[in-house]
Amino acid sequence: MGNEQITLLSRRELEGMRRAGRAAAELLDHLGKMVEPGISTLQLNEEAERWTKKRGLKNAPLGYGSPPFPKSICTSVNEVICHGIPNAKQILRDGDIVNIDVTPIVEGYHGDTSRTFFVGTPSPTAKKLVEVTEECLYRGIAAVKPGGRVGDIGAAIQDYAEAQGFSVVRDFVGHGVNRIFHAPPQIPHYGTQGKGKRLRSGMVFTIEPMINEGTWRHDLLADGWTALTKDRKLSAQFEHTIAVTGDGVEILTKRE
Ligand code: EYF
Ligand code: CO
Repeated sequence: MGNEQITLLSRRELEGMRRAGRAAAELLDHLGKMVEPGISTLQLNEEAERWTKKRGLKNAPLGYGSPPFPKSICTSVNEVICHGIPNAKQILRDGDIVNIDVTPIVEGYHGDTSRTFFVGTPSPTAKKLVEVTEECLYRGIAAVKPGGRVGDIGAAIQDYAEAQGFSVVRDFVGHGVNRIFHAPPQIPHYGTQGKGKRLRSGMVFTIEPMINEGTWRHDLLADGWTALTKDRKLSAQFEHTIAVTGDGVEILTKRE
């Protein structure tokens, strides 16, 4: 993705991305209300499919990649960093944390967003990790402005996460998103202020920091998708799709 062309969206395209972002935020709100001890991650996937089908929408993850991803959302529990596959046998229990990552497609545009939810009552460590991760996302977003650099985002996130005693995942990054699910540029959640590609009005990308309790390194399960922490300690993630505007940033997947 080094020297590939970064798309700058027109006003009309941005309107499309706003509609997709709104749908993604609504879907995630809806699924988040279902999170409680006893529900399976497959039930969350099935509800996502019902919700999108009712509105005539598709879910980008289903069939994405090679080999094709088998479900419509990702559900990443506790030590799973990302790309957890919903499963009937995975029943959420009191004290778990679960990231739900959704990407509905609206009129060809992708709205990509995720949050980490508490199942029942979290441990003090889980609570701190999740709160710090959400704050990392908003610090990353606050670093976005036209004329700035991609490295400004990663530096803001990394400085805060590490000051809180956590680590930043290196091997999965944010990405451009439009009619294409994963487009240039890549947005690392670590880095150096003033370095990296220049941010320009009309760019649309995700910021989706994955923050770990212990090491940032990961293992991949034999399924080929599920990434989990090498030390099996907790990982949390929050994600928004954002647009660089003439004077700052607009969050396209924010809640009403
Ligand atoms: C080893 C997939 C994952 N990839 C990215 C496919 O950007 C995303 N969420 O914010 C995102 C979501 C999904 C995704 C869902 C499925 N995949 C393909 C190949 C390898 C892999 O991980
Ligand atoms: Co994404």
